[in-house]
Amino acid sequence: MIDLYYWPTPNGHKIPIMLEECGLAYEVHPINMLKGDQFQPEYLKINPNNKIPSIVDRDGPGGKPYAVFESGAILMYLAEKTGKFWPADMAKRYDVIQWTVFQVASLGPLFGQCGHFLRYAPEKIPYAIDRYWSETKRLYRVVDKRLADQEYLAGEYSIADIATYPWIKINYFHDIKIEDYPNVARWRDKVGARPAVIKGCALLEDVMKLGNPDKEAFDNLFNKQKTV
Ligand SMILES: N[C@@H](CCC(=O)N[C@@H](CS)C(=O)NCC(=O)O)C(=O)O
Repeated sequence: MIDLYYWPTPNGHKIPIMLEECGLAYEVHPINMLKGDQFQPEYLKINPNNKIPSIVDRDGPGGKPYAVFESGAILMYLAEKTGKFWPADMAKRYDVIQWTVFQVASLGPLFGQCGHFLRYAPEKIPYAIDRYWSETKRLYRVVDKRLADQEYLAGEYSIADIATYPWIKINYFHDIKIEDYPNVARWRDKVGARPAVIKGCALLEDVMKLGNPDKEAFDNLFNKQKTV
């Protein structure tokens, strides 16, 4: 059994998608980041970085409970645990790892800042918007080029697609027209039609709408972390 510490955001969605793809049993523990649950001392023992998602595998290595934070590490852990989306061939495995790390190290953080300065920043700062929006479009071009001759990011469907899809699903949030990136659009339709992806993205989706957070939520998301 996997304990899933979760809130329905792009980084959050990745993990129920993977759990569904692997057919693993899981129990959901909502971490309401709009209310500041991510800062609770009990949660910080699982995720010292005060973010979602995290998991605890009750049956971890050596038969003991094992906690994992960072979405990329969780995807790799579950892939290695189940042997799914984790090719035995080293070159193929590193294709998966490279495109997964590309998502967690580049695409996610840059799209995140793009969304922040476009939607959440109390003042509109043209330099910041231009910087992150142009990086977001450059990253779309990188992905589009890759998908011009590969069906999926690492060749076959993998954790790299699972990591990337929830961020591309919300293209509207980053003012991106998906039709400008035809290979990404084709890939997005295909990945988005998978039953595990539909189910993973729907988990608790009703509790969080991408929009303007109220004052309490804004403070929990963007101010409280200045003091921890
Ligand atoms: N690198 C981390 C990023 C996680 C992350 O940024 N999570 C956001 C939600 S998408 C969060 O928990 N934000 C709450 C906060 O920053 O207080 C990962 O991939 O797991």
